[in-house]
Parts: sequence; C-alpha cells; structure tokens
Amino acid sequence: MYFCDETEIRVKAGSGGNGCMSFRREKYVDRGGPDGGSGGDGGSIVFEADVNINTLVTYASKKHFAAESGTMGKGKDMTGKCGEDLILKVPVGTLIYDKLEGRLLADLTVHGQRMTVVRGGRGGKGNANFVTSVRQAPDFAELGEPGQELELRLELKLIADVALIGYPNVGKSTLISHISNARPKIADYPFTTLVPNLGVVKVGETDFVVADIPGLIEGAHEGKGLGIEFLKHIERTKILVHLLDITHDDLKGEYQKLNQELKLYSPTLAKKPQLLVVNKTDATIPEMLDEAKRLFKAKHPLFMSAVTGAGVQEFLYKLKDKILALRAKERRKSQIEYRKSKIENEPKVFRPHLDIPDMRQYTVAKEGDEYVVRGKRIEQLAVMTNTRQRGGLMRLFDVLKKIGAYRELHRLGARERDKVRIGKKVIEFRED
Ligand SMILES: Nc1nc2c(ncn2[C@@H]2O[C@H](COP(=O)(O)OP(=O)(O)OP(=O)(O)O)[C@@H](O)[C@H]2O)c(=O)[nH]1
Ligand SMILES: [Mg+2]
Repeated sequence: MYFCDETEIRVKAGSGGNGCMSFRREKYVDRGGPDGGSGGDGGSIVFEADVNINTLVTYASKKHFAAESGTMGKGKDMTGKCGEDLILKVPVGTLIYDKLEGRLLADLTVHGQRMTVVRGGRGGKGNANFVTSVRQAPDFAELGEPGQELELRLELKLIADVALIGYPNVGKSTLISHISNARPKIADYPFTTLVPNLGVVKVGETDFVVADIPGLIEGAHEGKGLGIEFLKHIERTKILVHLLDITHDDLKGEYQKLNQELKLYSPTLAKKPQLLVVNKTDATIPEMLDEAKRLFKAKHPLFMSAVTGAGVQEFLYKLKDKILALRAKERRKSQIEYRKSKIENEPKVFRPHLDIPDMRQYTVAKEGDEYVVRGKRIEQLAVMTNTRQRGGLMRLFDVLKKIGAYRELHRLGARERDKVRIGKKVIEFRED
C-alpha cells in the first residue's frame, strides 16, 4: 500500500570565499610579485538515500537548509578552506523535484545513493592566478560565487508499517485521525471508509505509517463487504492492530471471525504479529471492561477510547516498541542483502550540475534603456568580478570582447556609460 508523503523545503549551497589581492613583501623590494590566494569553494547540498529513515517528517518541521561557505584566500598564496557539503538523508524511494520548474532532479532508489542538487559557489581566484606575460602585477582578484538557492519538493511513496483492521464502525478512522496527520471521514454507520487512508505517526524520535482500511466482515475473503480489495494491500505491513468495539455484543465471536477471514484470505497475513485493542471504553460500564479483560486475558489487550484519548498514549508507545523491534530484525536481514548487492552494484552518484556551461552560450538584448547579456557562464563570471577593481572590470570586458558580446552590444547601440546588466551585476559600457 503506497501513500505519498510530500513536503517542500528550501536549500542553499555555500558561497565561495573571495580571492585575495596581495603582493609579496620582500626586503629591499618595493613591490614583490602577486601572492593573493584563491577562496575556498562553498559546500554543496547533497541528498543521500538511507534505509534507516522511513518518512519525510524531519523535513516537514525544518524548512531551510544551508551548506557551509568557503573562507577567503589570503596573502602568501594561502587558499581558503572549502565549506563542507551538507548531506541530507532521506528515505529510499524519495523523489526530488525543482519546485518552480516542476522538473525531476533525482529519484533515489538504492541505499547509499547520492545526488548533488545544488553545487556550492566557486571560490574566487586570487590575484596570483591572473599573472600573464603581459600582466605581471594583476591588481584584482575574483569575488566568491554566491551559493545558489533552490526550492525543492520532496515526494515519497510510503509503505504502511501498521494496518488497523476490524469490523465496520469500531473506530479505526477515529483512531487514525487522533494519532496521525490523516483526516478520514468518520460516521456512525458501517462502511464509512471506502478506500484506505494512510497517515504518518510520530512517537518521540520514531515515525511510522499507519493504514486505516475499510471494515472487514464475515465472508470478506469471498468478496463480501469492501474488505477484500484491501486485504492484499496490507500484506506488506509489519504489524496488524486489531480493533474491537466494547459496545458490541459478541466480542469473542467477532475477534475469531475476523482472524478466520484473514486466514482464509492469506495464511501469511494471519501469521503477522497482532496488537489487540479494545476501543470505546468511554461508552461502557466497568463490568463490561472486566468481562473483556477476562475474555482476552491471554492476548494482553490494550483498552482505549479513540474519542477521549484515554489509553491512546500507552497504545502508541507499545506499538512503537513493537515496530522498532521488527525494524531491527528487518534491518539485520537487509544489511546482509545490502552488503551483497553493494559488491555487485555500487550506488550511483548523480552530478548533473557538473556540466560546465559554455562561455559562448549567451544572448544579448536591449530592454528599455538597459542592455542585457544572458548566459550561465558569463553571468557567473560577472557575479565573481569585483567591479570596483579596475583590473577586474578590464578582464570582464576582455571576455565580452573575446566571445563577441561586446561587438553585439555596440551594434545594438550601447555607448559610453550605458547600463549593461549581466545576471545580477550591472556595469557601465566603455567605448574603446
Ligand atoms: N464513544 C465512542 N465512540 C467512538 C469511539 N471511536 C469511534 N467512535 C464512534 O464510532 C463511529 C464509527 O467510527 P469510525 O472511526 O468511522 O469507524 P470505522 O471503524 O472507521 O468504520 P468503517 O470505516 O465503517 O469501517 C463514529 O460515530 C465514531 O464517533 C470511542 O472511542 N468512543
Ligand atoms: Mg473508517
């Protein structure tokens, strides 16, 4: 049984550190060679699929995630420190979308699989990097590239850990609405629930998925009522919570008939661990409670009222303990399988952002009284240019000339001091 858990978050990669502008100090030499080191790169945002995580609940409460920035370069050719990547762990089966464009960025299907969704900003180059045969003493350094921000939508197809089973009208939907984010229809007649509802339950640090299925009746395995459709869906759950309604007359009979139905449908289903819960304790008298306790003594039933909440916490803690034990067992099994599969099949690492854009891919246009140059690489260069340093500005113009953008700007009518926007940076046009 699948259920879509969905959440939106905002991530920001670390910015690159600024490059340093510095000249060596030597005795008796007025001005030594340039020795400004480059800034460190910013950390990237990386997602990693992990079998130990089951839901996206963590990302429902915390919404902003930022990786560390790089530090700036220093004199004596000292490079800045790179920012650490931020690794965000998500359950196996998580899909990551670019929220605004709706584009699928990653589909993490294997434990350990990683995906870099936003790369950290590049560290700016220090002036020592700009020495050429004609430029012995570059008096400029690059700025660090700002870390990119992205809004993401995370989506997970969940498999339920727990199924609530029971006769119609015993309070399954009431219970799931009390303990989870699910808001199913609740009403005082049988077969209110027509399709399963799933909800995420959080108990302390543990979260798990509960399924509320339509009520089962005698003959369900032959198709009576609504239940059969859904019995197959609960075959992958870890544990069944069997709910009884204390106000019903024949509790023992109902309990046995329901288990009989499970068995007739599927022996494996009948063998699943069950937690017996007697509901609606608020609607009965103490004598009836004592009677039920006596009837089910061997089954260690829990008593609760899904309406008043009495006994619900105790139920949740007991359920949590059982789930943790079952998970630990499964993990031991899957880790053995995982080790085996890892040898044959190393998890893939996607790095789509590493396609380095081409400087020659750009467009030039006149918009209002502004001239606009667009292109991934040229915008990156512009944002990293410290336009207050003459040398830096000259270098940007050199590149614009080299790629032909300067000529096009001039052809469109750009003249001395006209505004030219390149990404977020605005510079003034200079005529030769
Ligand atoms: N007094 C009392 N009423 C309850 C309790 N839990 C549920 N009810 C009532 O029982 C009725 C049936 O509840 P549901 O949650 O719709 O029952 P269900 O098991 O989901 O029923 P189906 O979907 O038809 O299988 C509703 O009128 C609830 O308000 C309880 O603890 N105490
Ligand atoms: Mg229901």
